[in-house]
Amino acid sequence: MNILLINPPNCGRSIPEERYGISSLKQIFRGEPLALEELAGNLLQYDVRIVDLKADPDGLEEIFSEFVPDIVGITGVTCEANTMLWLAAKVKEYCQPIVVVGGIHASNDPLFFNLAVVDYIVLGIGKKVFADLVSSLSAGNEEEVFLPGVIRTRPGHAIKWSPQKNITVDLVEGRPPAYNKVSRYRSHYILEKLGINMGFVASAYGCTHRCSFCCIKGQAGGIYLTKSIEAVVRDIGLLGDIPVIRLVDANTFGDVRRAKKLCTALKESGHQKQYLADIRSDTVVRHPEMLREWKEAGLRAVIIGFEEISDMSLAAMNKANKASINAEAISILNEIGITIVGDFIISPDYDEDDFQRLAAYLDAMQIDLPMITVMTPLPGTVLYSQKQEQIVNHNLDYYTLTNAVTKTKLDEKRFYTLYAELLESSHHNARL
Ligand code: B12
Ligand code: SF4
Repeated sequence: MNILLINPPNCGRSIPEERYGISSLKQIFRGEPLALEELAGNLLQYDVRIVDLKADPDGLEEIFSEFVPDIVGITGVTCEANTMLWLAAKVKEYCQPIVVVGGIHASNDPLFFNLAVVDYIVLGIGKKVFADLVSSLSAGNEEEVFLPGVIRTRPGHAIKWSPQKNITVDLVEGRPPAYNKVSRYRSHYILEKLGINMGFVASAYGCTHRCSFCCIKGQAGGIYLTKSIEAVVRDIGLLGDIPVIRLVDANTFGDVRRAKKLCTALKESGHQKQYLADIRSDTVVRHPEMLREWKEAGLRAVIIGFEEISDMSLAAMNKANKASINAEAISILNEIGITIVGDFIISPDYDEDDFQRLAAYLDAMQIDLPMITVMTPLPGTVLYSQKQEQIVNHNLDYYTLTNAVTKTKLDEKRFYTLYAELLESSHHNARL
């Protein structure tokens, strides 16, 4: 069996750029397609290729000149969902492979893919399930695949599915990601702020919190799932001399006992790396001593979803956190010397005062790199069910988290102008 795994190109669209010529809000991101590397790591008996269209936008034509896939797997986030369909149609036209989609959008909004160009939709972690699917298909059982966590599409008909129940088995952590499958793209995977190479490692999946805007529940069905310490240390080692490791987990510190053990293991491993990882501010406040240890183990920066600056707004998004805790976490991290990447979400309901308040907050607080997105009701989230009626833009190309897809309270041009100004002023002294 020949299997081709495709990472879509950078493809989101930008309202401020298209309508008002404000190009500074459009973002280009870089990083390896770890999802596909994880899948490839569990398909050792097949000829598997990964094409990363973010690193090489013309890569598809090139690969087709030398490789005819029987199965094509496509990953993607919500703003890439239309492009996933376009890619599916393109590969079908080329060689009629079986097309399988997976990833965060497919897991949260599987019905979106119930179309003729897609044959199967894989939900959640999917590493074992995908290998099981490939094995069934290679045995010629295309019509008889009934795997939990896999949906056979039936365009025009309702589809039913049962979730993968034994989700831990799906991790297949004995089989590491096939990092070698993207060797030719490695020079593209850099941390732009520093211009140095960065590798991705998954150490945990999912989250037990229920922030209304967040789509992570789709990843592991709402639970927190961790890889063994040995597997994490092994994966970091496999990245060789790459100096910076982004732990791509929604929350690397969701189980504090385990996070402490991981810290000790990293120190003992002899890996001389710097790490970037996500943490909640309440964890920082409850366990400052753990952060001190992690700093010694190489933790360079943490990514924290502060989201909003008032308790009322935090409560409205079910963040289960307080503005005072955020402030305390910031001062603890500043004192320890860990860089803070702070996520904030502005609402399309923002008025001039709201923008000013956030600008003043970012001015006053020592957050090294504020990341500011627009509240977006992503399909599959609680926010989506709350805001469904108010959505004015249903084209998923715009679900990049930098567009307002519900109506803005301010005049739209003014909203994006203030958003761009806020980003610019808050990035004056940005560092990572
Ligand atoms: C690393 C990362 C990136 C990398 C992705 C590298 C790449 N693929 O090229 C970069 C930096 C490029 C990136 C970009 C963006 N990202 Co991003 N990113 C992440 C992050 C932190 C980790 C993803 C990851 O690698 N996880 C580890 C892998 C192993 O897990 P996984 O992706 O879930 O994949 C597993 C399963 O889902 C499944 N699977 C996945 N794909 C497929 C395909 C098939 C066929 C099958 C069978 C199974 C399968 O198998 C995998 C192994 O088990 C997540 C947050 C998170 N913690 O998940 C956000 C996240 C995915 N990103 C997000 C967003 C919004 C973006 C951006 C729009 C920018 C932004 N504003 O943040 C851009 C989109 C790019 C564009 N403009 O086109 C959102 C997605 C929300 C949504 N529903 O759309 C997330 C969830 C962050 C968040 N909390 O909001 N991102
Ligand atoms: S925003 Fe963070 S804490 Fe909230 S549910 Fe998502 S991953 Fe969990």
